[in-house]
Amino acid sequence: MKHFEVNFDGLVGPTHNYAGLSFGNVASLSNAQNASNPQQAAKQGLLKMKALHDLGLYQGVLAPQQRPDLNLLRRIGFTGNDSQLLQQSAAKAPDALLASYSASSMWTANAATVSPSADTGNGKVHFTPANLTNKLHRSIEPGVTGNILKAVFANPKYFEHHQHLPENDYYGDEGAANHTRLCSNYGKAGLELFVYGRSAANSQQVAPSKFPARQTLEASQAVARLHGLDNDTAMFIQQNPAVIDQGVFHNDVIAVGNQNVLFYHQQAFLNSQQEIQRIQHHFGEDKLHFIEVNDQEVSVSEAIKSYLFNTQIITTAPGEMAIIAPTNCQESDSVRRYLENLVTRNTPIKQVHYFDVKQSMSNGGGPACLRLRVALNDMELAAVNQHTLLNEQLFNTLNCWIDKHYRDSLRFDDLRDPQLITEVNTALDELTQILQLGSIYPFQQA
Ligand code: SUG
Repeated sequence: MKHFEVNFDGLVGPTHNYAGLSFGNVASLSNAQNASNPQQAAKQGLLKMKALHDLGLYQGVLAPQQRPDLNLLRRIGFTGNDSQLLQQSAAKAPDALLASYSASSMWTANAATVSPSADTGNGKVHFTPANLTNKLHRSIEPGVTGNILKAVFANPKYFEHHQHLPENDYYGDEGAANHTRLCSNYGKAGLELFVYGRSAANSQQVAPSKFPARQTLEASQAVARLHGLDNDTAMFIQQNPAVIDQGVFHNDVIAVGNQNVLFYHQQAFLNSQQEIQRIQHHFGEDKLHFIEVNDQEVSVSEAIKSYLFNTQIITTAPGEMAIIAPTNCQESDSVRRYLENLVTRNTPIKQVHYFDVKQSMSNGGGPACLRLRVALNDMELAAVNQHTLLNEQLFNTLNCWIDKHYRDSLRFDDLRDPQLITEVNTALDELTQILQLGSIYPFQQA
């Protein structure tokens, strides 16, 4: 049996905009109200997907969500037709209007936590959509995320879908952004690292004081339980609260792992040295490469600015890996120098590929935020909706689809325009046919 890691990237939706919605995410706040370019954003993401496909990896596409979410506006008391909902909310609750329009589902690292069949109790691939309770604009994602995942991973013989955790900060869950799986090979049972920001039950435990810890220990434990992981396959580690307070709102902004490599900043975890030993102990005999970056090499603030750790580490050949980095890493002297040196060292990482994903980066979403990793064996891969797997033809089709439907500029005032709703729904309806997803969107079910 063969085993693969498939990246399912979120296709950037037609309403991609900069709304400053994510307190604790430095880029989101500093780019608030800038004009966005949804067409360029979608194309930047698609080019990254195509490049990974060209490197020989399987690459999947996850559809964006329907935005604006008019149901959100109705639930908070606005009434009338689409145009009235937009006008009223723009005047009386602009933040809610912005939340309803956010294209944040593009960051599919936050779509769900996925455990491969080699790790789980019943030998199926398990999916739990993230509830994303900490941010209003993200808390409206999990229902449709679940629909999309079920439309892509439909066969119950191989795939098990769980409901997202209860919608309360006690169980705040941000999905795979705080989850890394180490393994000696994708098909073997691995060690799933769940990194949490605070414990909801234990107020004595240290926690960040300035910015929110979005992921709780209790949520991580619940997901591990749902997926049938045991003490050998799941480990819980606390993120360093000091780095959350500097703007590391998800662990994948400060650490990333692939197979037997863990690449992390020295300040990433609380009690880092002990935790690293605990990881090696849990992992067993096989050798792990711990690539620790210290403050002198790259400071935490430079790591946040460049997204050095929001890179994808991909396996290109047995024992050989490449880093998929944003061009922001190339533009930072210390980070570029670090990466140039890294590929000469005795680790599996031998190449760096840079991609311009600046439209997403300006909202705090790097290459790793844009993808959900799903390790699959060949039978499971054959059971995936094949229309969502990228090839030359789908790449061309999606490129034309973006050209046909996306605007090249979006600002707050554009969001009052009911014509935008018609444009988006037309685009999404066509997309569900391209990816053969069925009727996943509320407007298709009405
Ligand atoms: O949740 N930004 C996202 C970025 C998510 C990054 N994902 C990972 N690290 N895996 C967030 O903060 C900003 C939207 C705005 O302000 O318009 C936003 O939602």
